[in-house]
Amino acid sequence: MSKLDTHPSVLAVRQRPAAAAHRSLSLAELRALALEAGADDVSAVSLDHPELAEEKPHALAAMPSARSFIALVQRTLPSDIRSPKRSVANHEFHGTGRELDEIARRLAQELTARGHAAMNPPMAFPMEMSEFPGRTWIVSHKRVAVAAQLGRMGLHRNVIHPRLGSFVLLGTVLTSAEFEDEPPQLAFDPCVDCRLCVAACPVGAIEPDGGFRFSACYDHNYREFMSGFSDFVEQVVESDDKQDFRERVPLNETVSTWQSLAYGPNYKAAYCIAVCPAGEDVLGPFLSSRAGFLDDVVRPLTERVETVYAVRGSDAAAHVVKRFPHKRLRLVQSSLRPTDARAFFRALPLLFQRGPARGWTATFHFELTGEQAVRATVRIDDGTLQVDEGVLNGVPDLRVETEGTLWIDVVNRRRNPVLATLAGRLKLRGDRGLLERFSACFPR
Ligand code: B12
Ligand code: SF4
Repeated sequence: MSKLDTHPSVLAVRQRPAAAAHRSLSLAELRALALEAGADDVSAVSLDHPELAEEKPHALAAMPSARSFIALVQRTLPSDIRSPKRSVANHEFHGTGRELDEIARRLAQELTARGHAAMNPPMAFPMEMSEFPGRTWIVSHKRVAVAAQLGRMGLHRNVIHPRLGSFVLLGTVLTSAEFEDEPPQLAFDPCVDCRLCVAACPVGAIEPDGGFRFSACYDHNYREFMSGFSDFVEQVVESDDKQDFRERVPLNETVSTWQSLAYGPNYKAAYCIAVCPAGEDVLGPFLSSRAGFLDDVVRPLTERVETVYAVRGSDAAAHVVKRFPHKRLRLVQSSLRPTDARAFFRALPLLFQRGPARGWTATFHFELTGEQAVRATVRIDDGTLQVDEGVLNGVPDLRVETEGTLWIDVVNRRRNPVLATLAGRLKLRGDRGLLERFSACFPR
């Protein structure tokens, strides 16, 4: 008999009844456990669900034994999220977020106690920031919730729950458990197509055709998060003295940054969610009186006098001037900057501005060499963007040839492109004037 066979822990484990680990669960059993843990709604889908093919490798990288996603929904308080006093909305986002993380943790512990491995990736932060500016989140809760039939993606690109509407935060538990049944198909789209989210967003991030201007939302709403914070630090570093810093960063922004660090970062808007009337439990006031709904919910936010952050030359900056002249536009540096040549091409769709790209068409070939070698084709066509790997589409209007590292230095303004061209290290073939037009579509 080996020493292990006589170890007290080994003996205790062997005396236990056979673990339930290989027994699958029903969705009804899961519901009972999740409601007991405090969730407002729950469902589950297999890691093999076809809509979650992109999520599966990320889930397995976090938990190799995972077989299913459990999707959790937790309601937020509409009056808090809608308040023009945004500290109240932020308090609610953070409070519900913490509650949801606790519920996911309790559910994961309960499943573990029943013999199923389970883990609870955070509903938001902390994330894998070492991957930034790549994907930092472990699970896309929106995708999981939609595949699990807990709601549909609204025009504002958030999941709308059929009953609770947009006033929900989402969480996911990964588990080795498998489920006997599949959730029933959600029969309808809860979005009522009112387009109030389009009208309310201060930076015009929600496009009426379903497009989402990522950088507009990120540069304003996330001003005190992630790279918005890094901008703040750079202002500190670049300031000549105390006076210069005070001119660059007003005192209210400095104390707001302190507040974000001390109490959880403040979102600047989330108006797309705030004004959304969808969801059976929420829809009443909108149905009773549209005019009343506009007065009570939408106008207090759209008429709010506040600072709106946007990059010079961006569609967002133009939107603020045109739609919200009473708001204070503050021009800031883009908070997304590429760290390498591959990231540069990945980030292009996130940074693209339709305004400066309207009314002209051009194809660009990039032949970047060296340790950051990338070949890519970028086509701008009257307000649209297409980025492809490799050099395609025949003769380009402009061909850019240089080392990948040098290109990133040019993009991040560490090198002067004119001097690099004169030195023969940056080769431009074709219409050179197009380079300026190209840069205007990705303002920083
Ligand atoms: C990245 C992210 C963002 C990004 C991108 C938003 C987006 N539309 O995806 C930004 C910073 C802009 C953002 C803003 C907000 N978010 Co957010 N966010 C996330 C996160 C971490 C992942 C989103 C995701 O699944 N993307 C993948 C696919 C499905 O999204 P997509 O819309 O098809 O594609 C976009 C992104 O992939 C993005 N993208 C692509 N590559 C990269 C690379 C980087 C570095 C980044 C940052 C983004 C990015 O660009 C695409 C086009 O816009 C989740 C938390 C999580 N772990 O799931 C919360 C989450 C989606 N956010 C949420 C909320 C509430 C918000 C805000 C309201 C924040 C606030 N309180 O003000 C706003 C709403 C903006 C909006 N209208 O979408 C909730 C949504 C709840 C719901 N009912 O659906 C989530 C689920 C958090 C949670 N646990 O509840 N968010
Ligand atoms: S505000 Fe209106 S259009 Fe936008 S997501 Fe909600 S219901 Fe749909």
